[in-house]
Amino acid sequence: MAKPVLYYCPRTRAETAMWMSEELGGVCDIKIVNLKTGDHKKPEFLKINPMGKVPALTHDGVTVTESAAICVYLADAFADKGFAPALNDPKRGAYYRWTFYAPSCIEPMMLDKLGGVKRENSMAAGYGSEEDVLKSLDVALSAGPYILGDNVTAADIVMGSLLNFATMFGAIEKKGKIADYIDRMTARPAYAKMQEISAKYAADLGYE
Ligand SMILES: N[C@@H](CCC(=O)N[C@@H](CS)C(=O)NCC(=O)O)C(=O)O
Repeated sequence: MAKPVLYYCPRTRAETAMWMSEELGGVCDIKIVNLKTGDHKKPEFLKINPMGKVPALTHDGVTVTESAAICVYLADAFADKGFAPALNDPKRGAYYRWTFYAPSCIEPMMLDKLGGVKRENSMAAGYGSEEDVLKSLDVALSAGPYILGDNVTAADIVMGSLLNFATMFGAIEKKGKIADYIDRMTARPAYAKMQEISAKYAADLGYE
């Protein structure tokens, strides 16, 4: 099998996909898409992701965009590494649920909060309200130590990465279960490896 190619820029959501790749043993080749020089809006990259955003992944003729989708794709492509429950495992439900809850509900809530956007109609807002999100998050983190219980999966990389950002920027308070979970996830060697690689690219490209 050819190696997947991860289209990446340091200090972006591409770090979540790189973290996933490192959990699996550094399975991706990295292709830099430098946002500072506008690589992401050039025709060559727009053919891969018409959004003109990183990350993106290509692999054996398949293109995947969206960081959560890339994490899920990689976990399935390297299923022997155990980062996704089997297709017939009932845990697959919770796996999908919380993997997509992060970008579908937590992230929009976070962006609204940081941008000072007030939703008048919580019935129409996909995430409901901040209170709803925090209550659901409490459920997601209640099995512990990971979302599906004892085994870390791609759902944790997506959730861990987003919660780390959300607390760093003050959108969610880092306390209790959330704090324990973030500390557990960011203590993982693959997170440290991703940080090391990203720091190097960031320095080389002048992102610090
Ligand atoms: N929903 C996408 C968001 C990707 C995204 O917004 N990437 C930002 C960097 S963090 C980007 O490429 N921005 C460049 C631009 O929009 O011009 C994902 O999760 O992958």
